[in-house]
Amino acid sequence: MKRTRALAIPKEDAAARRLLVVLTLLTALLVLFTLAACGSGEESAGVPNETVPVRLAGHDIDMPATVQSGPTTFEVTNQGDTTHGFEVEGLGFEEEIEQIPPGETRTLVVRLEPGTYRVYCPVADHSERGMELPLKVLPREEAT
Ligand SMILES: [Cu+2]
Repeated sequence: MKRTRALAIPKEDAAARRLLVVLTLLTALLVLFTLAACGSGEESAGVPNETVPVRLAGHDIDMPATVQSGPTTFEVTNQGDTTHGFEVEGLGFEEEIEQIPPGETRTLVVRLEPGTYRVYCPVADHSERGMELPLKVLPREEAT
């Protein structure tokens, strides 16, 4: 009988133990949430900057018709023999490289929201002569 008594857990101890288990679980959950929050934070901060090559030649703009949203670097090379430029416009957004001398490359770093933009050469009447095209910005796929 003495033995059983020694093994029996007093009621208060059991309650304290239950509380400890609950606290431990809560702490574990908190840690998990914190880790998840940090993880997603790192993800958005670590979104790779997409480099989009653009070639200007004659009166053409040669570039992909779609890009992903987020940080984007347009690497614009003027392969023509006159000065050109590069402008992205739309959704209240407007950024440009005013002039790119023949044979030179300039970069334009932007952060684009999904939507349709207009890309054109801002030099003289070049856009009317064909240096203009629509650019579709698609929502960046969520990392899995
Ligand atoms: Cu031009």
